Amino acid sequence: MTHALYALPHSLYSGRARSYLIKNNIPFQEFSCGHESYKAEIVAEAKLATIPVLRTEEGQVIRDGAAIIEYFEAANGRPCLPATPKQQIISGLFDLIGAEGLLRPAMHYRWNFPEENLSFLHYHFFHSQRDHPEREAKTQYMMDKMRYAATVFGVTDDSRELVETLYMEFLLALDKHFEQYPYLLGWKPCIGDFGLLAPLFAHLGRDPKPLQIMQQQAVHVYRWVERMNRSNQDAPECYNAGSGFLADDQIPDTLLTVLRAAAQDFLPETRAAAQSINGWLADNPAVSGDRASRYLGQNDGKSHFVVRGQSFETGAQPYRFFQLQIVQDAYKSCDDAERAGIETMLDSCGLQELLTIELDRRLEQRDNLEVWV
Ligand SMILES: N[C@@H](CCC(=O)N[C@@H](CS)C(=O)NCC(=O)O)C(=O)O
Repeated sequence: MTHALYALPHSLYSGRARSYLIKNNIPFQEFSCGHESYKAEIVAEAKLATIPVLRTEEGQVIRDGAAIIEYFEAANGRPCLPATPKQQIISGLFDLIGAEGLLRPAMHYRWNFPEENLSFLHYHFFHSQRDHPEREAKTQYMMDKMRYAATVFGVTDDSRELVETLYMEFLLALDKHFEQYPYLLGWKPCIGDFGLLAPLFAHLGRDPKPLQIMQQQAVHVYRWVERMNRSNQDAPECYNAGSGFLADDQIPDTLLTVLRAAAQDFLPETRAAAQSINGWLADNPAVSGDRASRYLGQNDGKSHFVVRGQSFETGAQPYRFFQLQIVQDAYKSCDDAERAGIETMLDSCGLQELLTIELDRRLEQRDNLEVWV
């Protein structure tokens, strides 16, 4: 038996795990979550009906894209984790910003352009369902559920213009980086490339409306998206391509510019989410091992923040802080000189505060769920 990846072509988090398997030459077979084995054999062990889920060749079930990557990283000597301090922090930040910080533009460009996207989306949602009498009704239900999720991430009629402006600033900065290097940290993908691919593949680099924007205005990002889904280095445009990560813990300035663009809404949202979740924790003291649900208390955990005069209200999700902890733990494990270097680097892109924004309780993944420690 080979590894089985339960995933879908249009699923944001599936793209992250799939790319990791492809890039690391790990053989796998992909199954839809509409496959009967998903409901019959996988969900009970996965604990939540999300994708991606991996069933390893030994039969272990691993839910969550980051956990799937961590399983192989731990087993294979961490091939995608840079060994040096600044690169490790940058990799972790892109993983976090990809998995959590670009959900707003990803949902906006998927759901708010029906003329361009709807038939494409219908194909994918319809074929995620098994052939049964309720297939079309279930398709509409799932599409409505996801359309609603866009509003939970803060896309409204009032905010959409700013969502687009922020995305374009981010995209164009990223394009400048990939003009120079084929991957974030040089010549091969790091953990951050996989997290960043999540929104930039299934939604922003594949749905018709945002795909056109990427192809026409950010061709280097488009090529990186293609590249991340191919097992070879796929960088023929680089006539002097190297191998591995950049030497001497080097961080290209172009990456700091990308982070500066991302910080615009990522930092205030993270600050507000921590405040909201800490307030919730104070009122709802958790016992160690209690599940840290995606949305606390049935959606009443909200973050309120303002970017360039525009107010946002979004769902405050603990998962963002599970990923942030990884970055903060890497920072804490450094010596004084390394920490000072990281602080200066993050200060230059407006993200230094991320090193200290914490929840009052730590999070851990246990038995396929995020729980309070
Ligand atoms: N933290 C999880 C999130 C997975 C997730 O939310 N997947 C989406 C598809 S991209 C899903 O299954 N949504 C269905 C639902 O939430 O009911 C991961 O990184 O794998």
